[in-house]
Amino acid sequence: MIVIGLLAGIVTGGVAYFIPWLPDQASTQAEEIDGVYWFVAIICAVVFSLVAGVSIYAGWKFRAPADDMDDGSPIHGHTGLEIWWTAVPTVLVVAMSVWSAVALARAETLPDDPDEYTTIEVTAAQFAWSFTYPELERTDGELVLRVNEPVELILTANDVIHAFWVPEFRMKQDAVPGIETRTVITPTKEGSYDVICTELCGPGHPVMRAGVRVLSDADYEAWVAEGEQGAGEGGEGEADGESVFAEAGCGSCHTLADAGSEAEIGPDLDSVVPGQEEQQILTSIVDPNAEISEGYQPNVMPGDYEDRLSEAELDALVAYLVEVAGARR
Ligand code: HEC
Ligand SMILES: [Cu+2]
Repeated sequence: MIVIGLLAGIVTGGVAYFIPWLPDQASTQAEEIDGVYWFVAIICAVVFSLVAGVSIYAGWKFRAPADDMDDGSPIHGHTGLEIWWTAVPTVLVVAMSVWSAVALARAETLPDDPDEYTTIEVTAAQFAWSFTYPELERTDGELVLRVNEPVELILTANDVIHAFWVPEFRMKQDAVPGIETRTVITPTKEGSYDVICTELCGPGHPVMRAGVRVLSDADYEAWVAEGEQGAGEGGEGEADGESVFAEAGCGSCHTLADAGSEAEIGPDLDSVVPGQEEQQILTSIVDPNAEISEGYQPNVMPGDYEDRLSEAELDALVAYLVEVAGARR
């Protein structure tokens, strides 16, 4: 009976293992995490099949005949069985904890040589992500990584608790106001992915996403060069509306051709901004609930841009919108 239960568990676990349930593995950490996941999942499948198999078998085998009105016979424990069902789960639970701890430690280990990895600061805010690349002196609304290069992410949040997660990388970490948390990712597959916020953080939570691009060495160098050029054009320390738009995460909700964003959570700025007064645009940004665009909900667009952005940044942002979307001055 136990043998049948075990066999059933091993078959279910084995079949489950070969069905591609999980997202692509796009980091070395994904391999570690999936190792733990399958180890735990298969133990669970085997234990479940065993317990369910024994229960069903016992229910059938020891069922009362129709005319049997007796109480069951009194049974007083079984020391041998009790030792087994204490010892086996203890060993399994200890094995799962040890494997998890080792996998997590390995996943979060960085090379000793600081030249072999980069650090990126991740800031979460209702409802956008921004990424600062200290070595490149650049901040962007998109996470750009070089394939096979480990990166240490230092996370924080401006307002409430958010959580950083890219399913294909597996590593998940909270972004908490006032403290810094960290995680490590070594991307192994070029491609585009999404950062997803996995901590309910307000009405814009489901749209709190940011793009991730994992680039080959050559494409990464090109991206770095493009950024240096952009920084040159901006002039000394002046706020540049285009980068404010990217950093504030406007593109995660609005379409704006010049910024290359195609999101549809809020109105398409290319079609609504033309014809508006500067003052009206500024009000829409700092006090989004003052007037709700037809067909949209209040409280979706964050209401704290006035605190988050400096006056110069707000002016630059409005000027940028006027320029690229063609509003009236
Ligand atoms: C979480 C999604 C979200 C983010 C982020 C966001 N918006 Fe909005 N925005 C909306 C929604 C939804 C509306 C329509 C409802 C309203 O009027 O508040 C809107 C309205 C607007 C309007 C008024 C449009 C009209 O119909 O006249 C402007 C202008 C605007 N947003 C600009 C911005 C700018 C600039 C940023 C970045 C600083 C930004 N938004 C960030 C969701 C967002
Ligand atoms: Cu969030």
